[in-house]
Amino acid sequence: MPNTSNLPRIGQAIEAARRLAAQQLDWRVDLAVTGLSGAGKTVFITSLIQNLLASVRDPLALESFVAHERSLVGAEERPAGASEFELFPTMENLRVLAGERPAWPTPTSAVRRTELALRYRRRGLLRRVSETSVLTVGITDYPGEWLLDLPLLEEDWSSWSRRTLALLREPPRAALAAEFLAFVDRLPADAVANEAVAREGHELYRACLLRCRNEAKLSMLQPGRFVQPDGQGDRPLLWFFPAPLEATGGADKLATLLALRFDQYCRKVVEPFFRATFGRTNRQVVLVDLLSALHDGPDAFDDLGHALGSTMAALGVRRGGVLGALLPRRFDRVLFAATKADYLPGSERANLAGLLDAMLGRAQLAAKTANATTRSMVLASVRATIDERVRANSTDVDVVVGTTMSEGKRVKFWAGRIPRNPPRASDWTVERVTFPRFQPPPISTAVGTRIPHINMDAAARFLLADLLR
Ligand SMILES: Nc1nc2c(ncn2[C@@H]2O[C@H](COP(=O)(O)OP(=O)(O)OP(=O)(O)O)[C@@H](O)[C@H]2O)c(=O)[nH]1
Ligand SMILES: [Mg+2]
Repeated sequence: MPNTSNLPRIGQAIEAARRLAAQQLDWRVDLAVTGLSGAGKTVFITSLIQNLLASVRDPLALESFVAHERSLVGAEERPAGASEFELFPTMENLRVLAGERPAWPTPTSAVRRTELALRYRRRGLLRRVSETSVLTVGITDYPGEWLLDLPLLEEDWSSWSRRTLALLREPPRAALAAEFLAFVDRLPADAVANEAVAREGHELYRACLLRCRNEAKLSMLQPGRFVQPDGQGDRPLLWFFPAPLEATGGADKLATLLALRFDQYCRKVVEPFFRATFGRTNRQVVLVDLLSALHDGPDAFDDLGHALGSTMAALGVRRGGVLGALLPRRFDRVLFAATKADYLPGSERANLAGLLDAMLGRAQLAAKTANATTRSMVLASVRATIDERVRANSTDVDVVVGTTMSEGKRVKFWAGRIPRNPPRASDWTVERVTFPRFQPPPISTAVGTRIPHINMDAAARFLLADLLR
């Protein structure tokens, strides 16, 4: 028989231990939000913040999150403190979205960060006592292009060169890389270090990456700073490229110079960035513009899957060596989300979710191998449309209706049927639907007013609810 008179003291001890653990953990969570350019990072973070602030009083702002939680009693954005990153400009973004002529925030390339303080009622022992705690939520917005540099840390210039050149010699890259490949294939095996040659090779390689991105809409483009510069200017450490040369010659050889620059790029650019970002991040949000990839055709679609798989493998699996030291805090949750789901009516959104899952196979597996809980979903951070059913050729068709940015006209839009599984080669058609750019819906900048969305409540629940207990 337990001695029941000891129960309150045991309870106090458990509470004290819990409080101590909370202090040691600093009771905080850091979310890193990434995705390739245009994936929807800035809009996602702005909507998440505004809707979290609104949730304190408005249970409909993030409906399933609030229904499940019921403990949020206060929320505010924290002052910037002494952060080394640019401040995420929530209010500026809201002003743009809520302007007289509503618009979308401008593209960003810098890393931006902000912090929220969420005050919530915590259940005490045996759910009798409740007290208020504060969870600090750090949110960082960083370019997904730079995440593609992570796998480079485990390679050297020679292995990266071999892998990259093999990829460039295959379609769809081969045609876009022809000039660069002809250049490297002309280099003599014992080419001497010559700055003009190094610069020319670097410029040709960069031009080839940009063509792969802009013309073929490919994603697996390394190094990331070659396509998404970091604002620190052009500098010699960037002047390298992959070449079919052996880096075993003397100090005066071109291959030695290129290998040195690759190494310095990894040590002086990539590593410090991930140390600063991941040193404190423990939840990762990966946003994917899957609809655009689908729209851009099989090469763009497959390449996006490849890029996701390779970065998640680098993040997830290999914890030893350089990456292990660099990522001291494990990702315990990874959310993969296909954005801009308001381009699809409800009936097609489930298909997009199925397609995302099928595409993520490798990436999800890699994250799971690292013991992270993963979730995938489709969402619209800012819902710019409503669903409507129209009759066309005597059948009912579900469409979305929104106001175009260009002409301010209400239009009905049908993106076509979304396949539930990755299309086979024969399923792709050459027809392309033109996607209109919709105006954001009416939004207020006042704190506490919600932004219409799809599934942001499910995202908030996955990312935060377990910590607000
Ligand atoms: N309709 C709709 N459009 C969206 C939504 N989210 C993003 N967009 C569109 O996608 C564009 C890019 O969104 P951003 O949030 O700026 O994307 P980003 O990932 O921050 O892009 P970069 O800053 O260039 O890296 C926006 O300008 C909008 O046109 C959404 O929820 N609904
Ligand atoms: Mg942005």
